[in-house]
Amino acid sequence: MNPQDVLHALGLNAGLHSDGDLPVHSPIDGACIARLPAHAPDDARALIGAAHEAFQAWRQVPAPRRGELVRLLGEELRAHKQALGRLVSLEAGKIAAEGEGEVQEMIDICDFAVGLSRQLHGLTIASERPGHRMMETWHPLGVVGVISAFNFPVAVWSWNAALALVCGNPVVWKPSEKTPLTALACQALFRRALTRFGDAPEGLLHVLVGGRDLGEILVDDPRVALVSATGSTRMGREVGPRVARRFGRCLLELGGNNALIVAPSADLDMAARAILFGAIGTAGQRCTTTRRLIVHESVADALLARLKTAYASARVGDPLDSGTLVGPLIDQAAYDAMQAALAQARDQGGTITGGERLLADRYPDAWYVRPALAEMPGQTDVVRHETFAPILYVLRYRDFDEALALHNGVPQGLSSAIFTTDLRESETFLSTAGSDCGIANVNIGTSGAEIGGAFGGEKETGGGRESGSDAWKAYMRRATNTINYSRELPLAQGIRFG
Ligand code: UN1
Repeated sequence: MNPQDVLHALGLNAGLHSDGDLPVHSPIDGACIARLPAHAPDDARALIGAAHEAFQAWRQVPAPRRGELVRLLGEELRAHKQALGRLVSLEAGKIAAEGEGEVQEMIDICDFAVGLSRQLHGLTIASERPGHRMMETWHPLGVVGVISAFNFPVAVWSWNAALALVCGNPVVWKPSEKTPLTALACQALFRRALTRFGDAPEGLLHVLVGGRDLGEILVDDPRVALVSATGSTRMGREVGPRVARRFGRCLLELGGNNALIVAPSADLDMAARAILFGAIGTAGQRCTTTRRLIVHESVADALLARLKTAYASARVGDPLDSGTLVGPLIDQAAYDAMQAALAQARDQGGTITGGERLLADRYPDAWYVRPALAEMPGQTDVVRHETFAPILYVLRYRDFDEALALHNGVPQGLSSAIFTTDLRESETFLSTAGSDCGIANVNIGTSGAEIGGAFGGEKETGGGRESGSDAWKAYMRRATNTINYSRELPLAQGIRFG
C-alpha cells in the first residue's frame, strides 16, 4: 500500500500534494508525504467552544449509550487496523508489527471503556447521623484537551479519548506536528462511528493541526477542564503550572529513564530478550524504553556478550520490510541528540558499542542508527538524563541495595523491571522500599504495558495515570451527597446550635 492508498483506505481526503503550510515528512526516507493547512489560533478557540457546547448535551446521554459510540469506534479500528498501522509506520517510522500493535492497543482500550461505561459508580458511605445516607456520584468533567507525542501517535490519544467519551466529555486533540496524518485518520474513523451511532451532538472530537501555539491555547483556555499531556519533562514543566494557574486539571505523562535490574539468579535468556525489545524496539523512542541496565557483576559479562551479538545482528532499515527490528529515528534532531549523548557518555568514562549512522547513502534524508550500548563507570550525568534514542547505559552492581539505589537514583520514575528468581529480591523490588516508579515488573521488561493497568509514573514523569484500573476518575468530577430521610436535623461532629 502506498501512502495515497493508505490515506484513501482510512477515508482521508487530505491530498498528498495539497498546498498547506504544515509539511509532513516520513522518517522512512524523509520524503514529504503531505502538506496540511494548519489551524489558526482563532480556529482553535472556536473548536474548543464547539466542544464546550457539545459537552452540555453529551453529559446528559446515559453512560452506557456513550459506551456504544466507543464500541463502534473499536469496530472501525478493527476494520482498519492494517491501514492505520501502516500509516503509523509511514508517519512515525515504527516497524509494521509495532504499528499494528499500537492500533491493537486502541482496540483494547475501546473494549475496556465500553465495559467501564456501565461501571462508573461511586461508594455508599456510612453516615454518622441517624436517618442519613451518604454517597458519592461521578459526573462528567468537561472538555478534555489531549496533547500527544509523535512516538505513540494514536494509542495515547485513544487511552484518553475512549475514557473521556464514556465519562461524558468531548475531546480536543493536539497531536504532535510530526504526526498529524494519523490523527486525522483517527478523526475520520471516529466520524464513521458517529454516523453509525446516529444522534450524538456535533463537536465531540476536534483535531488541532499545527504547532505549539495551538497546544498553548488548549493549556490556557478555561473551557478545557482537563489537559492530558504526553511528552518531555521540559514540556510538562510549562504545561503543569500554566494549567494550575487557572485551577484546571492536568494529567502529565512525561519522561522516563527506565531501568532493568538483572540479578545473579535471573533467567538470562528471558532477560536478554526483554532487554532487546525494551531497549531497541521502536528505535528506543518509547517513554517506557529500557534506558539503563543494572546488572550483577557475576552475570554481566555473559549477558553483555549476548546483547552485543544481538545488537550487531539486529536488522535496521525500512520499517515496512519484514525482518526489520529497528526503524528510523523520527528526525535529524533526534539523531543529533543521540550523538551528543554518546559524546558525553564517552567523556564521562563510558565505552560505547554501536550508535553510528546507517544507510545514509540510500536514505540521505532519513536517520537510521545502530542501537548503542554504553558501559558506564557509574550513574553519571548523562545516564540520569532521558535521551529519546536507542542508547542502553550499562551499570554493574555488587549487592542488591546498591542496585536499588542506582535504580531509584534518577529524577524520572515511569517504568522498571527486575529479572530474578529470588523471592526476597522480587518482593523487595515491589515493596515500598523498592522501585519508586509507577510501573514495576518482575521477569517482564519495562516497555509494552497492557492497557488494563493504570499507566504513568512518579517524580519527573509527572504523576499522571492514564488507561486502565481507575484512571477514569481523572476524567470525572466527584460529588459527595448526603441525604437526610429523617424528621430531625442533626449536625455532624455532635454540635448543638441554638
Ligand atoms: C509511550 O511511549 O508514550 O508500555 C507509551 C508501552 C506502551 C505505551 C508507551 N504500551 O510501551
